[in-house]
Amino acid sequence: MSNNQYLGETHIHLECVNSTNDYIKTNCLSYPEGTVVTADTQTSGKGRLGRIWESGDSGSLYMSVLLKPDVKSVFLPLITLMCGLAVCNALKELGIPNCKIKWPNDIVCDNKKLCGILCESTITNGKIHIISGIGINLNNAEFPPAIAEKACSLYSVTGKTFDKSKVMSSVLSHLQILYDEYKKCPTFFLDEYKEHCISLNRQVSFNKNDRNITAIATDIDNTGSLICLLNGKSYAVSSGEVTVQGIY
Ligand code: BT5
Repeated sequence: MSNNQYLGETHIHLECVNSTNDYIKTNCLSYPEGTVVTADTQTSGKGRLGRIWESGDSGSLYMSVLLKPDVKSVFLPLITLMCGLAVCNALKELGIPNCKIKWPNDIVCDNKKLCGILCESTITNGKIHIISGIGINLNNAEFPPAIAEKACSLYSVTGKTFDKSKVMSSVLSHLQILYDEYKKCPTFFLDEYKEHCISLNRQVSFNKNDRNITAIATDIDNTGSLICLLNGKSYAVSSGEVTVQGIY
C-alpha cells in the first residue's frame, strides 16, 4: 500500500453477511471514505436490476468500497466503469492479461464472466455516498447450475489458486490510482477503458421503451453511456442489460 492510499485503510472483514454492499450502506455515515468491507460468503449477494450474485464459495472475493466523491452527479455513473478498469489492471498485474470489460460492469475472460460490479448510491446529510461492490471469482472449481455455462474463475482460467488478500490489495491500489485522477477529471480514464471494452464495434442488443433493439456499439460518452448506432440513428444506453453478440 502506498503512503497516500486510503482505500482499504479501514477494513472490516466478516465471515458471513447478507451483502457487503448492504452492510456498508447502513453504516456509511460512521465510516470514512475508503472503508472496505469484505466477507467470506454472502447470503443475499446482489447483482444489478434485482439479480443475484452467487456468493456461497468462500474462495471468492466479495468486497465493497465506500467512496464519497465530490463531482457533478452526471459523472457518477463513470465510477462503475472505473472500478471495472481497476479490476482489469489488477488482473493484468497478477498475470491474467486476457480479461476484457463487457459494458458496463462485467469482467470477462474467454467470454465468461469472472467479475461483476454493483455501484449503489445514497445521499445522507446532503452528501453522496457510493458503495462500489466488487465480486471476483477466484478459486471456484465449480459453479451453481444457474451460472455454470456463463461463469469462470481465476482458478478455472489459469489452473492456479490465488491469494484473496493479494487480489484485494491489487484491486484497491489500482482503484486508488484511478480514483485520485477521477476526482480531478472524471473522464480521464475513458480512452483506456475503451481499449479494454469488448462491447465496442460489436453487435449488441438492448431494450428501449419496451422494444428490443439490435445495433452496433460504437462509443462510450463522457457520462459512461454506451453509444449504439442503428440505421443512422444513435442511441445512448445508460443502464440495463446489453447483450453482446457471441458473448452473453
Ligand atoms: C453484477 O450484476 O454483476 C454485480 C455483481 C456485484 C457483486 C458484488 S459482491 C460484493 C458486493 N455485495 C453485493 O451484494 N454485491 C456486490 P449483474 O450485471 O446484474 O449480473 C448478475 C448476473 O451475473 C446474474 O444474473 C448471473 O447471470 C451472473 N452471476 C451471478 N453470480 C455470478 C458469479 N458468482 N459469477 C459469474 N456470474 C454470476
